Amino acid sequence: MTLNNTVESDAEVNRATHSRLRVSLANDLTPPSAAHNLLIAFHFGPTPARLRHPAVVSPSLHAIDRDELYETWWIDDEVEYSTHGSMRIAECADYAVVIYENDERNNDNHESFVHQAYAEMLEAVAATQHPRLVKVWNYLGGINDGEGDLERYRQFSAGRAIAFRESGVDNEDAPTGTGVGTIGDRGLSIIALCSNRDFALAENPRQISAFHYPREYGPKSPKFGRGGAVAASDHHLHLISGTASIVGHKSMHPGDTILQLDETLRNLDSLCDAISEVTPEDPKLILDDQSVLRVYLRNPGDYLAIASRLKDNLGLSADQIAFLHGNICRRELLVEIDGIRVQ
Ligand code: 3EB
Repeated sequence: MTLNNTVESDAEVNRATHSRLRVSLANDLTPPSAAHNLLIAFHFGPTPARLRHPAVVSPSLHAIDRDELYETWWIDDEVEYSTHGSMRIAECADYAVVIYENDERNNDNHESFVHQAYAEMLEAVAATQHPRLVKVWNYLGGINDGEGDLERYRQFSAGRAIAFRESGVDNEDAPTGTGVGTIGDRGLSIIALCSNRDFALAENPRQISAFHYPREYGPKSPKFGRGGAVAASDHHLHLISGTASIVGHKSMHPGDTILQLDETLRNLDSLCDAISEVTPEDPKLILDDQSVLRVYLRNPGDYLAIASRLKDNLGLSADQIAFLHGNICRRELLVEIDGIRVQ
């Protein structure tokens, strides 16, 4: 092997480390270099974020194994911060993030409240150079409050579906998603990542597409795609939607967190294969040391058992997984995992 080849293959192996986008879990907001700017930081913890910055969002989710945690997205590029109505925007060459944060309790008509918030979010996205929604994290208080079609998650799904339809966002344009309940009954945070780069979407063959869930789960189906990949200028960003113990459209193993985790891991495996099929130019997607995951647990007491089983199965280190106390959109579900990988 010539020296040249060695250098090239090292560069390939270290592509993520050297890519302009760095996603990691941290205790603070220290940039990896002076050239890095904050695209988005998710703050997890019971108290408001100590560090104020237009790209910091605090969705009222608590880290289970520590007091405070940031998931930081640093990019080696100029980032412009602006506002559009009640939305905050951080925008760079490859991406924009639109942040909506509201800490009220919206009792009376959650569907129309969410419809309005989503319509404003989509307007803000349209005001950026980045028309394609690639991921939306939705964190809502009181997610399982209310019965039947009045359950807040179902009302949320309906409001989102109406806003998407009005803006011409069809099922094949749906972003990857996360829909998780925060502790307490207040608040709605919507964090939308959009891009002007090529985006490939993938569905999970083990699961019915969420936008095709049958009527029993609510009057309007949840509009999100299962996974995808953004081909940015010097890296690829793989996005995994919140994934739970659902096969077909049915919740599996009600009441058993460990069996639900195992089913979730099978879903993640098959989703990663499906994403690999739509990104044939990339190495096969696996959740390795370039990934950052969020594990949402309905019962924080499950943490030790879940953390050790995850460690055995995925071999990720503790600084790649945020364990968060959150409620899942179906009452019988106890664990959900979402995440990203930068390559
Ligand atoms: C599921 O597969 C679990 O409503 O945006 C996962 C990811 C879930 C996103 C959303 C909901 C959402 O149906 C719940």
